[in-house]
Amino acid sequence: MRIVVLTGGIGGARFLLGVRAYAREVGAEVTAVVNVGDDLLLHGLKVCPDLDSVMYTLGGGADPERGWGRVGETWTVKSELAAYGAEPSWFGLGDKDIATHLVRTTMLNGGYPLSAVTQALATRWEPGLTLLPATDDRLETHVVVSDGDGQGQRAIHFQEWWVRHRADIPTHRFVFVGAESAKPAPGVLEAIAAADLVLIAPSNPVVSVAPILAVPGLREAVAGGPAPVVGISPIIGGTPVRGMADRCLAVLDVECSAAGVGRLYGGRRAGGLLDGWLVAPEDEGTRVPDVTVRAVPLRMTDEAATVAMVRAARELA
Ligand code: GDP
Ligand code: FO1
Ligand code: CA
Repeated sequence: MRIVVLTGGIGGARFLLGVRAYAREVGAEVTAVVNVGDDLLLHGLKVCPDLDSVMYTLGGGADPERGWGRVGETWTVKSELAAYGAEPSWFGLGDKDIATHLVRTTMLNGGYPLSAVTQALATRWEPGLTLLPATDDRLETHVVVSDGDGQGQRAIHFQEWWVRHRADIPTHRFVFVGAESAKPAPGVLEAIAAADLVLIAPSNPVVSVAPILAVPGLREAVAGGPAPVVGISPIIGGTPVRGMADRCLAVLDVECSAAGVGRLYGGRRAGGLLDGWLVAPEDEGTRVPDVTVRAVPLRMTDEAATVAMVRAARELA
């Protein structure tokens, strides 16, 4: 069996721990197609937060409390940069994390595409599944916000919106810069076409999953592909377990609920993506037109609980 997972960072990484364990049980191969919209160039370094969250988590090197970056991290470079007054000061790179960005940036500057660089980094972390960026091309999520004086609008990078402003700023829309001319990374369309099951991780639908689907041909490959598509709700009882999904959904005027996100993805038979939608017991009774909805526990408290979610998704398919 072949499983493809569309995923963002922290929520997706935790989910992939369960997918990997399930795949080992049943002898399946897993390909994770990872969001690159959060990526940024900082102090000359290419930083890929979602790819790194997934890679570090599956490789046992992630900081479990923070959710991003490395466990046992030190911050010498960050304080040295601060001593120079180097901006941006609102985004901190840890010393161990910086080694990843140095290797990545050197390889990118040498002409290797991000997918090849990701594969090279993964030889150290042995994630136990194939990690693919959604695209090798530049695709950055920017956020259109009100200007300081409230008169005009300007676009800022997603990280500035989230980390600097904590999403607490009048926000109008998200723009996936470069998406129109991006191509799926090598192996992405092939994996989807060969899949027996496509899972949409309980990731942020607006800034983790939508930028993946914004790569031309990718949404079509999933919606028109041979495999059943099952999504897992990132919203439980009307709240995101952690993160900023509530604020992102509000910008789109979508209700922050399992039903709201399910309808945002939509039923495959109605031009959307989903055949099945897993919601939490708190959201029992959720209806999404043309989608089979099932309620099962969706809190990824440990690997066994997450494996049970994957098994339920497989059964629903
Ligand atoms: P990010 O890229 O680091 O923001 O991570 P993702 O987009 O992959 O995942 C973030 C989303 O994961 C959040 O919006 C939460 O709603 C969701 N999430 C986190 N923990 C859980 C959990 O235990 N269960 C479910 N169902 N969703 C979760
Ligand atoms: N999040 C923060 O809140 N503050 C930071 O300084 C920060 C640095 C950072 C460095 C590398 C990395 O991979 C992630 C980092 N994050 C930081 C997390 C990141 O901003 C977001 O949570 C994700 O992009 C959302 O998926
Ligand atoms: Ca993300």
